[in-house]
Amino acid sequence: MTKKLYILNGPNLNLLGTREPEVYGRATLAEIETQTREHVKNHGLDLVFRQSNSEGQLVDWIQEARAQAACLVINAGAYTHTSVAILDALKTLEIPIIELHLSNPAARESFRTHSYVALAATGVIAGFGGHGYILAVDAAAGLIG
Ligand code: CA2
Repeated sequence: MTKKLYILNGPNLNLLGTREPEVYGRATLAEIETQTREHVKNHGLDLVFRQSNSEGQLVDWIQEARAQAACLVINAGAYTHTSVAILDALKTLEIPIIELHLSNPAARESFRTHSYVALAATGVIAGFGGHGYILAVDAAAGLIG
């Protein structure tokens, strides 16, 4: 069976391309998804790509990934810095987890320097804008082997 890569996106990432292009770039999330889908073909993986503004929905999808995914990439948005529920869900996974950000939170406001997701992540990709999704696919393919 073809291995599945889950890429989950958190709150407000549906607004990409509409505001703060200097921080998050000009690409919409739909454009990033299209480019990511193209790139995933190089690795022969299936891609599940989703976005939600709801913490509970993200937890449900992380639990789904437990049974379905070979690797999980998550840009948890602001929940990165606040959500113990997302951390607890991530800690139940036995697959590699990649924390992803468009911006580099470490170079921004101090409240963004703490990440709950990082406590469960295999690795972190941050600061490369939309290209980070391509880098995450390559990293995931390497981890899946
Ligand atoms: O850099 C990232 O990818 C973030 O996960 C984005 C989150 C932020 O809270 C994290 O610290 C870093 C915010 C996403 C908000 O996205 C917007 C997109 C367009 C316009 C307004 C917000």
